[in-house]
Amino acid sequence: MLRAIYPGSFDPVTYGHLDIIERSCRIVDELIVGVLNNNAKRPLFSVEERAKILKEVTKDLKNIKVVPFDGLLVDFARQQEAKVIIRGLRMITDFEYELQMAQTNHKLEPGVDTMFLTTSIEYSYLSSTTVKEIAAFGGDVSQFVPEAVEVELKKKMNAKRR
Ligand code: COD
Repeated sequence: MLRAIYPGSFDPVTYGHLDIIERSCRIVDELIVGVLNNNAKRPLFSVEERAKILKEVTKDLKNIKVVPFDGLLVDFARQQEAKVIIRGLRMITDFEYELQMAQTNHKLEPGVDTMFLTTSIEYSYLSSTTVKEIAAFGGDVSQFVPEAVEVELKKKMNAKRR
């Protein structure tokens, strides 16, 4: 049985993330989407909010679990008994960071390997950061994120304006 972890900030989840999630679910027996809590990126959404949104937008997938985590990714992988970490690669700029992370994680935990899925072309430009920026200025994000995310983004931006 192949269990993999797809870790990230998912602040918020985009169609780019969902594409990687759906494709991973076809490859592995069980996918655990790990949502990082102690995030240096100072997320817009709390870990509970990000996990709730992820659960909602992946509810039709059968072999998936959304689990928040703290601390080191390799410790989380060990705890979840997962042997594979899945990461998405968009452009060459992702590669340097991803390679360093994969090699460091492999040094820390040789029993865990990182597998990369390249982005689908239609999502190669897409990031949570740009989605948040568009939403902050009242732009239309409907082609980048599912409706549930759009709704939560609107709520968050309205609350910030108050
Ligand atoms: N198309 C395809 N893939 C995409 C797209 C897209 N449009 N957008 C994002 N992705 C991929 C990213 O490349 C990434 O693989 C994944 O989706 C998640 O992306 P993010 O941005 O939500 O998540 P990150 O990159 O912030 O996640 C970082 C981790 C949480 C994995 C990392 O910080 C971590 O492991 N932290 C725990 C502490 C630790 O162990 N540190 C040591 C690591 S060496």
